Amino acid sequence: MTENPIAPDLRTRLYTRMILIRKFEEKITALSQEPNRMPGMQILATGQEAVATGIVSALDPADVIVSNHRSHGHLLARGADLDSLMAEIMAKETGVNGGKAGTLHLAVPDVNALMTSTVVGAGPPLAVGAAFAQQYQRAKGITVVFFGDGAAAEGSVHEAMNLAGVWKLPLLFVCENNCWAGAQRPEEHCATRHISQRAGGYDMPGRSVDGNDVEAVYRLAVELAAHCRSGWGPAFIEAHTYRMRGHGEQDRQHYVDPGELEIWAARCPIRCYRQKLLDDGVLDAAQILAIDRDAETRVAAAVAFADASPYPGAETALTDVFVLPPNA
Ligand SMILES: Cc1ncc(C[n+]2csc(CCOP(=O)(O)OP(=O)(O)O)c2C)c(N)n1
Ligand SMILES: [Mg+2]
Repeated sequence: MTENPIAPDLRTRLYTRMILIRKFEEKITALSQEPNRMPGMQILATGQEAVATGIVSALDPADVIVSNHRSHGHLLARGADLDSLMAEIMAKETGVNGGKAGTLHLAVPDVNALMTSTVVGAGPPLAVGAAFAQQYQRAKGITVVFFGDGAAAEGSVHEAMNLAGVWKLPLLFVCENNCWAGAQRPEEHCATRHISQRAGGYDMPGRSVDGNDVEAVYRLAVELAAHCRSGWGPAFIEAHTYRMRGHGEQDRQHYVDPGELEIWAARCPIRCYRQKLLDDGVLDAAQILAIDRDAETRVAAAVAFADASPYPGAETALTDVFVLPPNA
């Protein structure tokens, strides 16, 4: 079966989003190596840009996303403001959460990014709540939740999948199988070869996809998001990809075979897609260079913005931590 071609302007947007995410995270890597520049633990999704870009590009503005500790790509693909995201990661007052959330517990309400959490497996139950609210209020939109292969072994994820299946919620589960959970391989914590096989146990379609092929991810996301939108209940995508850096920037990956890193570097989603766009005549080398440079300029501006911003004052430590429900 021949697939419908993806329009050239969308293909350009897919590339532009991926390179922006890569440059943003490369800058975090560089700054993490300087003293006192990046507070806390920096957890990057370098190498996984095609998953974030392919999935999020298939969404509508009303859709809600919930993410985990490896979230920058999801948020940037969704259109989060670069300046306030970088400022948040650098713990500055102008950050999207006032500099008090940092990289690991973000929320970006402007783009319907409800929450990111470093509590492994915390996102799916919360996403059940968001999707239930959408269903109950007959609101537009679906919820998409990103989590890892390690999280897929958590009871909370199975409970969330079960309830989503029982209630037929408009919820798309996206498992990024990046071949690592900390320093553990999937075969150490996962009894199935394909995590997507588990979807059948909760009465939802589950499919695996090459998570380094942005167009394949995008097409599958369009298809399964349509399923969720149509009232047929949840769906599950497992995207096979690779975590190119350590678990966090402090992790030197002593447990990783360098040969494996080389194999996956050759499958880099950005490098491969750049070549594809060149081969297909969608972009020429000069246009690609201009896109790459623009991403670098935007990231540099975001760092300058964050650098110029103050840290939050101690008097704000107890604000924004508790919200009374309406009419309380
Ligand atoms: C409930 C809980 N258990 C353990 C941890 C420690 N921890 C943080 S990330 C991580 C690995 C998660 O692996 P995976 O879900 O595959 O996501 P990835 O880091 O590969 O993106 C672990 C065990 C935690 N943060 N929360
Ligand atoms: Mg993982």
